[in-house]
Amino acid sequence: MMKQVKSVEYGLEKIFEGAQDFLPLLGTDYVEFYVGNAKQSAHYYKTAFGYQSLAYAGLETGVKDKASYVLKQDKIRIVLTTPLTADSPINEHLKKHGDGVKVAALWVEDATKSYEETMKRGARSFMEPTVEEDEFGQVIRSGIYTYGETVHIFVERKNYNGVFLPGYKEWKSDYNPEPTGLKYIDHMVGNVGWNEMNTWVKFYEDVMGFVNFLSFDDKQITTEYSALMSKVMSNGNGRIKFPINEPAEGKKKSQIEEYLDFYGGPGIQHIAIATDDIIKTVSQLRARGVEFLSAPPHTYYQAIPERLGVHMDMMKEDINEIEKLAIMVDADEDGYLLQIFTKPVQDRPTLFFEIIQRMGAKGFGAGNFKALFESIEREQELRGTL
Ligand code: TYF
Ligand code: FE
Repeated sequence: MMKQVKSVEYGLEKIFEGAQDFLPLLGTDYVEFYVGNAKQSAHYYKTAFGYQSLAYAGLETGVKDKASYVLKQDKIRIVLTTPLTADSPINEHLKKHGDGVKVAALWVEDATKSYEETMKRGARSFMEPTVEEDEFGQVIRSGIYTYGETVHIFVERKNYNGVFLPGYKEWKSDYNPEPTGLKYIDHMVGNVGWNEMNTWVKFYEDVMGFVNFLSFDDKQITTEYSALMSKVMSNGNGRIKFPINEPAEGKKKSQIEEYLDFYGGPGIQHIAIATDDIIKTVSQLRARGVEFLSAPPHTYYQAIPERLGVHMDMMKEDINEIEKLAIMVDADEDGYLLQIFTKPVQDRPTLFFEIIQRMGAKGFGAGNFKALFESIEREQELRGTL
C-alpha cells in the first residue's frame, strides 16, 4: 500500500500559520489550453462537458495571429487558443507538446505586486505587468514560468466588469448544451522530470509562499506498479492546490515517464474538477461520450465498507451504482471522497481530467492509488508504452 504521509504539522491550520502572505491568491482565474483546432475543441468541451460559451477573440475582433474561445461552467473558466499563422510561437508549443495547458491563471488583488514579490524570490518572467483596457474597465496581468513551458499568469480584475478580458467580445451561441454539474477546479497536477520534484516543491515554497501539506511515497509500490512520488503544495487559504509528481523506478515504465516522453517534458498532467453530485455528473458525461478509465475489480467495491471504516455510515451513495459508473471511493480522517479519471483527452497520452466529490475528505484518494494505477497500466499496455 502507498503510504500517505500526514501529520498534525501538515494540517490545514498550520497552512495558515506557515504560509507567507506576500502572494495572496483569491482563486483560479482561468486555464488556457493551446490546441490544434480551437473551434473544434470548444465544441467538444461544450458538448461533452457542458461548458457554456462566454467570450471570443480572433480575426473578427481584430486579433490577427490567434483565435481564443472562452468557456464557463459555474466557477470554472477555460480558454482554448490556436495559432492562425505559421509564424505564431504557439506553433512551437504545439509541435513539441501537442494540445495541453499553457496557463494556470491565478486571480489576485494586485498583479504588479504579485509579479514583483515572486520575481525578487527567483521567478523567471513570462510577462511584465501589463495594463489592458476597454469600455468595461481595466485588467492588469503579469506572469511567471513554472515547470516546463507552463506559466502562471496573475490576473487583477477589481476594476473590470467585462465578460472576460479586454480584447474579447461576448460570445452568444445558439448551441447551449446543459451543464454537467462541474463546479470549480479542486487541484491541478504537474508532472516533472526525474529527481525534479523537490526543486519544484522549493519553487512553490520560496517563490510563491506555498506549503507542502501532503506527500505520497513510492517505496511500497515500486515493485508491483508503475511508480511515482507526489507532493501536494497549497497556498495559505487552501484554495489553490498544486500536487507535483515525479517518476520513480519500478518494475514497469512509470506513467509519469510516459507523459514526459509524449509531452516533451514537464507539464500539467491532470485537472481535478469538483462536483457535488458525482453520480449525476458522471452519468451525463458518459452519455455525452466522455471516456473514463476502466473500473477497478469487483473485489475493490466489496472492500469499500472496510476502507471507509467510520465514514461508512455517512456514505449515502449506492455502492452498486458507483461500481456501474466505475467511480472510486476513499476516506481519510476528515471524511470520504469519490473520484474518477478520464482517459487522456487528446491523442497523446498526456492531459486528462479527474472528477471529484469531497464529502469532508481533504486528501487525494491515496487508498485508490493501487486500483487507479492498475487501470492506467491497462491503458499503457494497449499503447505498448509499459
Ligand atoms: O491528484 C492526485 O494526487 C490524485 C491521484 O498519476 C493521482 O488524483 C496521482 C497520480 C496520478 C494520477 C492520479
Ligand atoms: Fe488528482
